[in-house]
Amino acid sequence: MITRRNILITSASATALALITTLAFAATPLAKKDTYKVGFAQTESNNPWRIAQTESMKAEAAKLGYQLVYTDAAGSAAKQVADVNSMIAQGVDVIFLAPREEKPLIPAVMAAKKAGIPVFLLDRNVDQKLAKAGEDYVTFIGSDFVEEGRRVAEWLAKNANGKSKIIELEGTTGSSPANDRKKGFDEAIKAAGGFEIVASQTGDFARDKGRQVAESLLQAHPDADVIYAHNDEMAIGAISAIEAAGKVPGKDILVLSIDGGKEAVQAVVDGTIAAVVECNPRFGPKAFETMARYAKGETIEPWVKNVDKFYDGTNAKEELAGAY
Ligand code: GYE
Repeated sequence: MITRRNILITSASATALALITTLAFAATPLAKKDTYKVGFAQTESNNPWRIAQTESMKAEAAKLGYQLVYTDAAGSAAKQVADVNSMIAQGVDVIFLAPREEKPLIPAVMAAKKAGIPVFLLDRNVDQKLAKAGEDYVTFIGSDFVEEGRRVAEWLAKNANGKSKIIELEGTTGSSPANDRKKGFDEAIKAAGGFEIVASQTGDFARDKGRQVAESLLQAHPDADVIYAHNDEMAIGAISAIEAAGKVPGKDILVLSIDGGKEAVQAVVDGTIAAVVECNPRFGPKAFETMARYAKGETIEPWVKNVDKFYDGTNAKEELAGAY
């Protein structure tokens, strides 16, 4: 039964609880040790970007002589929450978390906070209304996804050559790069004027899903002449779909992408992808350097920003060797 007295008690204990959780994070600074046990909760390993990121994290941990507790959530946010809980149970010193989606990973962030284990968000963010850097987790290390989407749109506005009907292949629904790459692109393309996004659907950042979705959207919108994919994998899948539809990528349909892996930069050289914004997965050095700054007691900025390159026909050849 809800009585006024019950409400008062409940809200009083909620406040007490909130106080304890706040204190827990602040009261457990990183102890000075020769070596650390560090968790890295990866989202999935189904694309070259993820594999490059994992390799970079493992290489840097090995270089420093740290023990890395590595988990792969295999595309499941629920498993990723369980992975973080298991890291907490194993008593890791810090957790690097690449939150698959913005909202479902909030409980993992809060559980680590409650256990006094600092969390560094890697490459994807969590919902900023539900958790905050410097309070619930240390910082977000990653790119400006809104800016990435905007850069694609601005390139298109300058180089469209009369093409105007856009199919958008979105990343994983509810993930920060999908939300923000859409926001940045859609806003900038609207501001540019003269373009129409004829369809926008998720391809889950995956090659085959991207191919399938592109195939059905190209059938539904035979007049589409631009495909903007939120990552390389879906862009490469879309190229197959364009060819299967008997059209020529780069000529009949412009393909635009984000990530800048070697295969995509090669596609720019070959002319099948028109332009790509880089989003570099080599997080190891920056992740552990940020952890070292935190261990020294430095105040970490809420967002450790990665700077992205841009590839198009003017520079793809020279840049190819350096692409991941
Ligand atoms: O673009 C994509 C990966 O979170 C920034 O996730 C990352 C994105 C990247 O699966 O290829």
